[in-house]
Amino acid sequence: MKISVRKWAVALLAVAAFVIAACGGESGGASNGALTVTTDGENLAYSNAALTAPAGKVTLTFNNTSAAQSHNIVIVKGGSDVALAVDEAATEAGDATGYIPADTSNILANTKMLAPGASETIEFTAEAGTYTFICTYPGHYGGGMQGTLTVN
Ligand SMILES: [Cu+2]
Repeated sequence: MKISVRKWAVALLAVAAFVIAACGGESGGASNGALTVTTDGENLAYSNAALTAPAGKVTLTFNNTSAAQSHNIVIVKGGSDVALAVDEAATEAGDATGYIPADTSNILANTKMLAPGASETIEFTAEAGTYTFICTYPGHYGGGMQGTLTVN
């Protein structure tokens, strides 16, 4: 009886270790299209300005860790020229729209304008290409709050 209990305990531990290892592997994230971005303290910057994801469904979580500033992520279909146009249109659209332009044809996806400490997860489908992501709060893109999403 004593021996069989010990064998059972060893088997249980082995199964537990396997389950923990398997779960740990799946939470790797970026390789399966799950991205996480935070703000870089109180700087006008993202923690990770170079994102990559495989083509297809992408899940992106944005954590605004600033204590004082509102931020968003707007993923633009193009480079800095398109980003600048979207940013200008966002400023014109104003606070009432969360600084999202009415014409979203150049926007692949975006979060809401997030208050300090807020976060949001968005899902979108991305084709292969290079996209620029920016914060459209007035002055933030101009201040350097931008990055590049590469979809392969
Ligand atoms: Cu911002």
